[in-house]
Amino acid sequence: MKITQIAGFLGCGKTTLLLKLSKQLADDGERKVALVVNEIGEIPVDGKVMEESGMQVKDIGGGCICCEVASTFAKTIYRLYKDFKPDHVLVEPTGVAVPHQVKLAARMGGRDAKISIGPAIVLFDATRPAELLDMDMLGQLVTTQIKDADVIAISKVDAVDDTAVSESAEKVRDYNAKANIFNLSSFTGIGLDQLADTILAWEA
Ligand SMILES: Nc1nc2c(ncn2[C@@H]2O[C@H](COP(=O)(O)OP(=O)(O)O)[C@@H](O)[C@H]2O)c(=O)[nH]1
Ligand SMILES: [Mg+2]
Repeated sequence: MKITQIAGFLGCGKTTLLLKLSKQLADDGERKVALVVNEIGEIPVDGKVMEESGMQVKDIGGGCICCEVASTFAKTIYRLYKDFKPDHVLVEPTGVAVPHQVKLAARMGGRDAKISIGPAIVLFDATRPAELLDMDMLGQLVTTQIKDADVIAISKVDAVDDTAVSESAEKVRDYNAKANIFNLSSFTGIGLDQLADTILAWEA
């Protein structure tokens, strides 16, 4: 059971990607996928609709899975393993979560379960780079997330021109020299195959 998080600030496209990617990972019928969503006043995933398509959806509220409710998250991971045995768990942390802490909490849920930790995929919204990196506002949080990323997806590339996409990529590269950087549009499908392939191939 591989646990992969899709992180990034509120509104950068996590839920939209989660739904696309889960279908992509499950679609060939060979893999079971479960979703864990941590919502604090964010737009909810329609769990009922997803479950009708055969996916398990767990919604954790009451705090952030990387801190206040890390133990609830760990228990949820463990129960998913015991009861549902998915091949992949996709996790959407809150917009303020710190990726390496989410990984630590997921490992706690491993215990005797056979889990592996997939890449921390962090979305960076190409439509508002200046706002996200403004150090007086969100900057510290967003750069912490970028530094922690294994994979950075420059999201919503359908909504901006190529120059803006490259500028966002250059900006995030300043904070993380190692991560793979992909262009992503969950609307047009750009980057979805690359992300799915990266998750499947990932060895922590
Ligand atoms: N143009 C564009 N908009 C997107 C894309 N993905 C998400 N959005 C929009 O961005 C907003 C926030 O998306 P959501 O998935 O809820 O973001 P989250 O808060 O990170 O989970 C919504 O209005 C989405 O329709 C994309 O690939 N392109
Ligand atoms: Mg969301």
